[in-house]
Amino acid sequence: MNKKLIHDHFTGINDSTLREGEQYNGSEFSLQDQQEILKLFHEIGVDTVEVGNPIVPEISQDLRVLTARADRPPLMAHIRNKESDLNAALDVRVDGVHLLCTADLSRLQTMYLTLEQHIAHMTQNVRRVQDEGLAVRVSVEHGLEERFFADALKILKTADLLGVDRVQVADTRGIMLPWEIENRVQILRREIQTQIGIHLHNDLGHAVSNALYALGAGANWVDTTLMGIGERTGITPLSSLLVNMNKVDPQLVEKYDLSVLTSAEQRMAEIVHMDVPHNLITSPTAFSHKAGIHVNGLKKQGTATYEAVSPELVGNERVIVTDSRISGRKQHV
Ligand code: HCA
Ligand code: CU
Repeated sequence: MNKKLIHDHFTGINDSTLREGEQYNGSEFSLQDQQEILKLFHEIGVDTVEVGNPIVPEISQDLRVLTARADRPPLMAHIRNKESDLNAALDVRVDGVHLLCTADLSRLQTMYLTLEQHIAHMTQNVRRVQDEGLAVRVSVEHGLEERFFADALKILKTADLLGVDRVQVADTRGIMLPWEIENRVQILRREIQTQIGIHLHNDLGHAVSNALYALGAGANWVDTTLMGIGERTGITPLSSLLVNMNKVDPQLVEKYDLSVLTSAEQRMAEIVHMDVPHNLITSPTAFSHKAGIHVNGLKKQGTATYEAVSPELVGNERVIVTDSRISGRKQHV
């Protein structure tokens, strides 16, 4: 994996704060919250924004207002592979549809479906979205796991032949390691012509590294959320991914305004009643310098001595802590 490969593949970011993010056990977005978040995404310049399933009446109602806004990224409704969900999505006139499939045969059995029937429904649903002239992505939950990979490929290869705009695989349980992701995405890249998206949960803490490995191996799109919020430990945080891509090569992220990231994630934290986690680059303590040695280093050798990136890059601020017992003599920078 190298910088050139990421350059060759990277196409865009699909932010799923309004969908996956609402699955965080603390989120419930008002219409005003959603409008505010959408404006922030417009400012950052994320490529698409994924929204919830319009089969839910409240979501459908809110989407009628959100879709009417001019200053927003394209809105993609995340729906199940079901005609009723698709009807609801087409009804609110979103810009595209993200169809979620499963390759878990025992799960399909609980819905009295075979894999072949599930694929036939997907085919019908994709054709309808295409007839409406909207973008369509087909994804498979758990699609990267060994036990589901072969059937996930069956679904995605059919979608590819139908000419979908993108296929996607999810690490739904967040259990994949970077080299496993690299290996699976390389296989997928060989089998699939269209663009590939990736959705990575963070249960083992690899959601950012896995995204970089996936991009190197051939993925074109990454799902993110503000602060990484989502089910359980959430998914790849938008700020972490952009800062990492900036480290790989600033050109990769020049279409985004990274300086909005801190205000966006801090606003999101308020909305879901939490603090931005300390280990995100947008947290209030991400640029706090406390130890005497560090504060001295900054003063004498410059801020890069103890900073990965400058706080200005992400719109954050440096804080020098001078009044602690470990600061040594009072420091002034
Ligand atoms: C979920 C579904 C999903 C879907 C991701 C995708 C996942 O479990 O809520 O559409 O690619 O993680 O599998 O978020
Ligand atoms: Cu998910």
